[in-house]
Amino acid sequence: MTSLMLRTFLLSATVALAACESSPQSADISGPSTVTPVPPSVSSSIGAFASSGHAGLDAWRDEFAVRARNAGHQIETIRSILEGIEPMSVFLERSSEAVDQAEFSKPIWEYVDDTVSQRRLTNGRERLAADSSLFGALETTYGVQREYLVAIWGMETSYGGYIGDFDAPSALASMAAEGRRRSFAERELLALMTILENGDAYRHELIAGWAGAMGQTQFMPTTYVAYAVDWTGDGTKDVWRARADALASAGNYLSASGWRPGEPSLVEVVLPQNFDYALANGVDRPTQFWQQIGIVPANRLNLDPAGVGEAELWLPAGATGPAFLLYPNFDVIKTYNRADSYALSVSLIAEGVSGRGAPTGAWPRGIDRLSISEIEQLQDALNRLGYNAGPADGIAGRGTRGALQRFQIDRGMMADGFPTRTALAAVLAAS
Ligand SMILES: [Ca+2]
Repeated sequence: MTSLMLRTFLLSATVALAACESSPQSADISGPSTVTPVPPSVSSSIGAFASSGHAGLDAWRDEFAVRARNAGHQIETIRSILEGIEPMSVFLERSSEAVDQAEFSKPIWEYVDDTVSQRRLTNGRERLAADSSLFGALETTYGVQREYLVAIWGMETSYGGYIGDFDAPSALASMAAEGRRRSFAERELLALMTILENGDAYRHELIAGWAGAMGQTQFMPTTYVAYAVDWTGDGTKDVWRARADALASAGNYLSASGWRPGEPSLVEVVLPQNFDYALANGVDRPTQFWQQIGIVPANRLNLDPAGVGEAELWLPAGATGPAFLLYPNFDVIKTYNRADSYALSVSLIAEGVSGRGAPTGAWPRGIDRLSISEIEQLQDALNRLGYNAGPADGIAGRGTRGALQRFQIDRGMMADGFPTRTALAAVLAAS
């Protein structure tokens, strides 16, 4: 991993290999921890495991097996999950370049280009047409519009085309043994044991993406235990092979996460001339307010098609890119993957399969972007000036952009909070 990737790995609760592989999971960042040797008398009832070939993984496993037993799991289940695990280099060899933190290492328009492809939109429309009665039933049951369900399915696994081929226990065990996200990974491993004990899947069926997310809609094991659904009624929650189970599970999860039926996640808008960009600061305001100051919808009939009432104005690429009003469902999508870029792509796929098309606002593709170290300089300088950009991690997230925007407002500058070279120069000159 590069240093950015390592930092991002630490920072991001949801790691995504690419658009097709991300996962619903809760935020959890656990610090490094050491493995405490287990007295032979305690571990003897579980029995010894054959070596995985990785000493750290073996030592962690001996200790974790005892805790899994103490948590009430059956010895048979513990052995089934943990014997035969193999070390995964993506976690255990830090030189690996396999992790591509797409949301952060690329500009958002490249991420959107990659994930909201014409092919994905075409396939999504075909899937909706082919399964219209299923999507209708899911819409009725869970209140999640079909275009969002199909968009999640398309983003996560290209409509079931790529569900990953990693052994979920090996992936999560390697993550746990590596240490930084140990408590998260261990909780997921315990959930895998619950899945076996509930009879929802067999051990050999626990196939996942590299970070442990499973099936056509990429559920982490704890999410599976809490929200997976047997829609087909055959007694199994088969998110791997049964698209109806996977889609119903996603609908159930979004519904439980607060999805508001019938409401959009965003509406693209066009801003008036001489717009005050300081209004794009993450604050929800009445849609009437946005209307009154001259904002108009780009490709819908009005700013608030479902009568939501309030929305946040978001400029993902600053003043020079497209503008969106974000509604509460945008945040619900982020329970699947907390990156704004992910929620934007899901939203744009939903818009695209519904026939509303791509953003009309142009992305600033030719912009001279700041490097990671320059963003760190920007963050350091903003922090020195008292604007609280957060830790200087080289990632220009909402904290950094908010700090830059406050700096720009205080100096009467155009205040879009977008980290350009001009913005960096102004901040460095002031600090
Ligand atoms: Ca089923």
